[in-house]
Amino acid sequence: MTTALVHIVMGSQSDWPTMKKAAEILDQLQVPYIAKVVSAHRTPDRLVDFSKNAADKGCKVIIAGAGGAAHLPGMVAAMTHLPVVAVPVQSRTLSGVDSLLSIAQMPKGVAVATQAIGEAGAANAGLMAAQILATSDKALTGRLIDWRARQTEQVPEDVE
Ligand code: RP5
Repeated sequence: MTTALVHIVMGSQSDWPTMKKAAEILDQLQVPYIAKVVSAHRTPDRLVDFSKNAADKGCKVIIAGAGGAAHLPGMVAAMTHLPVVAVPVQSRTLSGVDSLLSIAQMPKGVAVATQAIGEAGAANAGLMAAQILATSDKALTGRLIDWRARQTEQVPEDVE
């Protein structure tokens, strides 16, 4: 069985339409991952269990997304030495500014790599996780370089 190198966690099933953009990038780059719902507020025991055991399960990078009072990425980061890439999910009431500020404003000493609000941030979280893994994986480095080249090729110079 392939070990999942990236663990994607999100505060609610309702975050999946956003967070699956991270999963899609990992699929494209052939990075094995798993995705789970782990709520800092509704499932606190699951949060502790996940955060403390992810490294022992072979996880190398965690992607954590949440919306509103988005404590999930910071709390995960408080309980693991693994890098945590965070996605502020766009909330209905405050458009994700609440998510962004509650994720980004970490106290000194506990680091979280916060991405942009919403789907672009989720896709970039997938890229960031792959780039971290690629520092010790030449084949993945090659796939990343190819992925970027294809993206560049798809941008037409002429305005239609
Ligand atoms: C957060 O509350 C979740 O991350 C989600 O973005 C938000 C709303 O959750 P639901 O009420 O849709 O389950 O914990």
